[in-house]
Amino acid sequence: TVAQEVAHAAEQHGGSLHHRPAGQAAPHPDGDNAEDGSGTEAHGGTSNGSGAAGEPRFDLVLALTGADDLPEAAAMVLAELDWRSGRGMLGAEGFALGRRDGVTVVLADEPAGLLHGLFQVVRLGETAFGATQPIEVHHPVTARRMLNHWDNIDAHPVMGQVERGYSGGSIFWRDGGLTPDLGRVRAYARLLASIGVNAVTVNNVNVHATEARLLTDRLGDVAALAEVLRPYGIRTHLSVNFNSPVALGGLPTADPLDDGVRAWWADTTRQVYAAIPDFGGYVVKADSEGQPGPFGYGRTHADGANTLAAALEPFGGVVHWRAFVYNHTQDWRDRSTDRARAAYDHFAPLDGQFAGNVILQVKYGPIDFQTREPVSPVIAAMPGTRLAVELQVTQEYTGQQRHVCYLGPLWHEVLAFEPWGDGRTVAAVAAGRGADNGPTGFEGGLVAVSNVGDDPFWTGHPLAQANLYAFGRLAWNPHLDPAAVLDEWIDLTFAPAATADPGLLRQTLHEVMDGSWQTYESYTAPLGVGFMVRPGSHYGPDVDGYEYTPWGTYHFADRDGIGVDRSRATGTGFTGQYPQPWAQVYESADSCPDELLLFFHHVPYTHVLHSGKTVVQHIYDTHFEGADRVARMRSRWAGLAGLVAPDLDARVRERLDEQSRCAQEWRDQINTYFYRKSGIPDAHGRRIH
Ligand code: GCW
Repeated sequence: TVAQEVAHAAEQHGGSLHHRPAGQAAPHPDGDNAEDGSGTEAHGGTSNGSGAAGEPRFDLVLALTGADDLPEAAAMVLAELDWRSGRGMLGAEGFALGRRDGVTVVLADEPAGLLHGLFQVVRLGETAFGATQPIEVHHPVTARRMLNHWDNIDAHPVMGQVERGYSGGSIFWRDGGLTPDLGRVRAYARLLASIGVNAVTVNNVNVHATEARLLTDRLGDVAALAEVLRPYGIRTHLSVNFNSPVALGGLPTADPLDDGVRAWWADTTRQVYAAIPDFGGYVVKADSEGQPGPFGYGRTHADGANTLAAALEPFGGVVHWRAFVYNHTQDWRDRSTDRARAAYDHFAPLDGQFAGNVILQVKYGPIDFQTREPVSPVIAAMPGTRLAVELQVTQEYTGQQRHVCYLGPLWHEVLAFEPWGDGRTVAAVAAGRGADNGPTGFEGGLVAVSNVGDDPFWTGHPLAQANLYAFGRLAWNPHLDPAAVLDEWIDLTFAPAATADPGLLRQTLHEVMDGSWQTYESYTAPLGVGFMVRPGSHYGPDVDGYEYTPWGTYHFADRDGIGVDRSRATGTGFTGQYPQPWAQVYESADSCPDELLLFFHHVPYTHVLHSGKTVVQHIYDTHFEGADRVARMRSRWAGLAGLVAPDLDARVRERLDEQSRCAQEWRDQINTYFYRKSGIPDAHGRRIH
């Protein structure tokens, strides 16, 4: 497969592939057994072409460090590597890349490393074939880089087939079964490999009756998908229903401490591994939004997770156990319940009780993938537990792939956040601390909810592809600059160099996308207060839509002020879930960062922000500016006419029209709402309805 990928890439550069099985002296045209990837050589096209006497000069060599008789350039790179780090140091997925003697060399200890190295060559393009390059060694910072698909086999009457999916139907499931289009799945696998994703779940975390059976009598479909994903270094995982022993096994209980239940999980899991030897493990949403869980049997989440973990342990599988557990049937009159507290209250006391192959999967914020939230305090609270951080690539709360919202900067901010203010980052916790800059190693991972469907552009909004790309790249290396990641994506997607006006294309995409997350924030819910979206669909403005519902997502606006008092002194005490310095920073409205003020505090409309503006004037200003910025995005894009493919252009224009309409609606509803509540006019006398 590495050989196939090299062939594909070489062809695109006008070259061809020769494959040389280990031990064979001379290259010969395209070998058929390319499984181990050793001695794969592509030539022609990009730079040197043929040497003297018809002898091919090889431009690109991809080789395993353990292969016999490496081509000379590869041997040179290996010799330098040996000097630096030693053979075997590249690990399961790492690679070295260099150019010696007119040949570009990728070396890896394992085939997956060759694949990642190849895609690095693709990213570099001509640069990889330029002058002699210093040898670069690349390792993923985060070992586990996973996408969760919220895909159902059957379409849900309200949600459609993909829960919170905005890109058409599922790419895995169609017409009540496995998709007949496995070619598309293969293309997807290739796409994921190119951005470094190495684990995927193929069904929704809300596991309904049909999908629950993927674990048992529909397992063959999962095995078929695993076949397609495997060659790309991607392990298949399954979301399972906690109640499966009852629903599928016919047992009287799903109590995790019941012997029959444990035996059922062990047995069922054994059969999964018989069908899928490299199966990754389970993802579980338990006691959350109506899903069954251990609470139903008076057990803890550690009891629940550990029972599944024990079944997976003999095969090297893991349980991703989600920390998204809260009361979704809250009484809005009850001011003592704070949804933001829930994950910490449920899980922090269980630190140290989870089995070694349980990974607690924590949403990055304490509420629910809002445009602006503080980082979840759970991430700092469980030093004895493997933690994965969950992001949302699908734009449920960030414009649903109708709005341009490049999320690279949001994720970068989250990953670079220092929960203890001492240099250790969220990225380091997810990587397992040891791998980055913290003390010892508990490998967790980065997980994101996919935004891909069977849409011809993959992601509904063509520019939303950049979010998928950025997730993969930032998971591989959280230190990357999101603007640089966007440049990679622009080069790979639009090949600006080949267009009539490369500068214009690149500049326009940056202007439209770089600040689009802040733009989205500016015309939606202000200052970290969250929601204000239409209940159910979560699209478009509805300021009080959730205010008197059981969901725990309130803004408490009245005639005098707005925001949620989560302080220890007078509020819900949520700030106390943070370690210092944040416990103190967030506790006081004076030190709390402006963008999170209303998440942590209830303040008068006349409260003056660090920016010098009052809260209400900030609301007016940002909403007028946000809608204006969208109008500018739209006209900037219009200036690209002819530089991008017509179908893509048409799709983006249609989405920008909708974004522009919707941003004005947000502006007018929010401004009007706060003007009516507060009676305070806009300092600049702009039109408020
Ligand atoms: O953001 C919420 C969504 C639900 C989703 C849930 C979750 C899969 O509105 O649709 O359910 O989060 O993360 O489990």
